[in-house]
Amino acid sequence: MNKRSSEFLWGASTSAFQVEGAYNIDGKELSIADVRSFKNSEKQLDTKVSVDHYHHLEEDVSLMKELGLKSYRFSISWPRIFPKGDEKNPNKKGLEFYHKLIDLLIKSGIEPIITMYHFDQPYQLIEKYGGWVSRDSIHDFVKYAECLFEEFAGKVKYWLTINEQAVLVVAPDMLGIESNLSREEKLERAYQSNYHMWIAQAIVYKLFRQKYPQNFIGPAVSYLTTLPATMNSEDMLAAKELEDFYSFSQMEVALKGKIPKYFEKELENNNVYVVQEPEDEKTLSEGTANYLGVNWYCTTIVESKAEKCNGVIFERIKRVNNDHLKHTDWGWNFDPVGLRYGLRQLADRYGDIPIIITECGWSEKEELQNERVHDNDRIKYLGEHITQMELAISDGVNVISFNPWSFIDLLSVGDGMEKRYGMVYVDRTDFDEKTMKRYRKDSFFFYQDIIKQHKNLDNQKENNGD
Ligand code: BGP
Repeated sequence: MNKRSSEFLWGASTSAFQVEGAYNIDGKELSIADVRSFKNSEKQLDTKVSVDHYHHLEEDVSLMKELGLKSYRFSISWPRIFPKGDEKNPNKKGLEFYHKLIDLLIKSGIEPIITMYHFDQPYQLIEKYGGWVSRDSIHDFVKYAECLFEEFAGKVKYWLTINEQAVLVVAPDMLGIESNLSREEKLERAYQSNYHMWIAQAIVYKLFRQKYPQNFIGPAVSYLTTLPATMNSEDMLAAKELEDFYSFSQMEVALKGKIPKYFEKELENNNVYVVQEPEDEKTLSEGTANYLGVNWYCTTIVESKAEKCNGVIFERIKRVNNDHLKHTDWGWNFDPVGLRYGLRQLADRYGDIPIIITECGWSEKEELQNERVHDNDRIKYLGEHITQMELAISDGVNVISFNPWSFIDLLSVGDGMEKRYGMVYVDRTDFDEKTMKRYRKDSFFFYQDIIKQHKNLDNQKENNGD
């Protein structure tokens, strides 16, 4: 680690609908994430109770403290604050819950990192005007953001606006866009929604940075570090095109305030026309982020299908397995060097911009054995990714925080409770709430040790006057 290590934020991550439960309590109404999860209630756990973090707040924060966390990245449930999305005044009970969480964190020496919107737009905004596809959503998001700043910016320094906007666009039902629409209609609505999120985010960046210049605000981008399957230049171009379109376009807009030409061309080539207003260009250029959150799990390998197919970039590539890499049961590769490579690319593009790793994690099917979980693969994953992150830092990349996904077992978006990510095990299954007790997995002790070792290093350095 370099000299920044004493301030380095060793953290962990979750999101509201994946941990909280209490889906209709204290005034909260439904989000699109709730509605989507209820469609699968027969197959897997839904958001109703989840791992009931809402009622285990003290216990969960005390586990965070015991783990030694310096930061905790969580999201605020939008419909807990504005249940319908368009109310004039916020829901007091919702605000109280997050004040309590934030105060507990601060008291425990843990820096809160807030995500404002993690897949859970109030469902009533989707019923009212179609959600993000409507320009009205900009106003409602900005109002929500201003309310959060007013309440919490005095005590919270690190903020993230939108989690994985690119995922919402490629899975448009997460935006409430009906799956029975034609391919063309879905594309058009998804990219119109994407555009409105960009404008809303830019307004919020500008507002925040004017009011709180010492604080940090940025997006949490899904960074799909993409490698070509062969050294054939067609495959190399396909890898670049996917990475640019999916991940870098999001970073470019947030950090440089301009939509890249390749992004616009891709839409034009597919006859996707986004309605824009004359003032938007200025809005985008005036509202930019001052740091970057990246969700990073693994590398993706692609080959070009351009000769056989046209369409959007996702239709012009084929994902390829790398038989040399280990992967999870769900096909996510284990490729720690890919993290160093990806981070180096970010420094090439954005220089010294502070970077927070907002997600990074390994999933497993797990069971409790004599009150323990021996999650050796997760330990290996965490250890090797931390090593590669540290190498990237020594290469000059300005990573300031690492927040693995996830602090605790939670509801996986696609696979309920079967797919676990936590360093803390929760004694429940998809359909049985069991004891809901929390157990420290082996990875908990491993990560605790890493944090301690770095603290010792810091102390030594201070004593040596370094
Ligand atoms: C990211 C999301 C998280 C989380 C994670 C794992 O895309 O930001 O919310 O869910 O992926 O995905 P999954 O739950 O599908 O395994």
